[in-house]
Amino acid sequence: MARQSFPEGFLWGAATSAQQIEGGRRAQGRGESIWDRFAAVSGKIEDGSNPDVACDHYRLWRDDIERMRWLGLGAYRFSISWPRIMPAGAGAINAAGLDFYDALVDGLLAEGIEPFPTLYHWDLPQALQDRGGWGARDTAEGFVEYAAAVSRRLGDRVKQWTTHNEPWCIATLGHEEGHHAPGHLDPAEALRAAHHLLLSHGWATAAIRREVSDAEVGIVLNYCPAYPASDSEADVDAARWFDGFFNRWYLDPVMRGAYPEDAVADRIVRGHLVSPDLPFEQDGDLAAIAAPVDFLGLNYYSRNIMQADAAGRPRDVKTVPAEDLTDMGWEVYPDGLHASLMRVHREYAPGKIYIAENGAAYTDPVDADGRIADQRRITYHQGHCLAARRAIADGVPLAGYFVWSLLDNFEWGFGFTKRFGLFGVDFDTQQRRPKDSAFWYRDVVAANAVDDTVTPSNQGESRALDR
Ligand code: IFM
Repeated sequence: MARQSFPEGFLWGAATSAQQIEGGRRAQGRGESIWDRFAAVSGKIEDGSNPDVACDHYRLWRDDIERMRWLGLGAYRFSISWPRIMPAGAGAINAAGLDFYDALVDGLLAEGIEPFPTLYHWDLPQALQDRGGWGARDTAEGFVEYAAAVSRRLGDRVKQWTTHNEPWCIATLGHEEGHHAPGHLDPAEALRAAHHLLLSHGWATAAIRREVSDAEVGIVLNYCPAYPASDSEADVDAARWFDGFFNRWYLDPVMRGAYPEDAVADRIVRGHLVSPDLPFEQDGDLAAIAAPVDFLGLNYYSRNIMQADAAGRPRDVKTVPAEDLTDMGWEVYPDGLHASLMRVHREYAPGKIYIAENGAAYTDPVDADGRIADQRRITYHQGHCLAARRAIADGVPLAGYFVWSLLDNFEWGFGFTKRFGLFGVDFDTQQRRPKDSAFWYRDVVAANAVDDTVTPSNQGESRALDR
């Protein structure tokens, strides 16, 4: 059995987000978010649920830190709820909101776990949506005020700052395809939202650095490699289209200070732009967006196989048997992680990369002994960790790996139907249970190494951790 060691100091973490785990919807002055509003609309959430309570982490955070300690995590990636800090979106700060994260940070540091907060993971204050949301430039200015307030309070202890999580999801799923809050179907608004998100990232990067002189600041982007379904010119172009739409629309402005010309041309062909002069771009915007980052976070889950349909339109086709798909319908494809890291390293050369999310949704039962045997999740993470290890050997400056997610949680439009956690959560009782993957990950973290063969679980300790 071969064991693949990681470099000394490699950061092993787990990730969550505020709206997905905190609950505490009305606790201590929290304002309404766009996801609270969206989830209240009938039919928007698959199981009719809402994130009002979620994992009740707002009350149970100390216990959750205990789980992180048990895992041996070096870092915890969480997000800060803007409506908890600024219930009206701007202006008055809710002291209780800041106090919550202050205590969380202290609790993490007391266990030697590095806090890795993300300032925006999709929960815009509804009050700002009412004034135009990300489609309006003012929201970017509001974000800077919020980022400054949070970093001023936590910056004496928090050194790693992420501005946004997955702006593609916010812009496209929220404003173009309507699957996410605020549920709009307006491609032109989606392009404006993407620009304002990127701009707010650049401006907030400067604001955080003003508040915290030794801060490391970055952004987390989705990354999904696109492979053509065949060598045909049309399929190769479909893959190029997807790459521009999903990956390069964000990577290029942040890392190179320009939108990708071919992807801009694609938007003109579709009628979402009238010319290459982006109407929402002002002088200096791209320079602000391209403020050098200290790290780039990439979220990798799967790849897309792209094919042109009879009318030449690109579509994603599944080419593998159903058992190679997770419950999200995403192909398990670890080689794609290696390819993605190599490509970003070669073409964009960030000084430091984190895999800020990687994970798999599978539902596995709790057996009569209280065990959740989630071998598929172990296999998923093991394959991806080994791919990450190969990328490090090939020269990628990969500094850490965050499992999505610490806990089963509110998976946006899918409600509680998709389970990504290392810990299973019973949403009626809030009981957490370590899955076999949690035992596996604990061993990986302790050894700073991944075996080529699968680690068995430990049922005895599983019971000891029950609430
Ligand atoms: O749950 C989400 C997370 O909020 C953002 N990245 C993808 C995860 C799985 O869909």
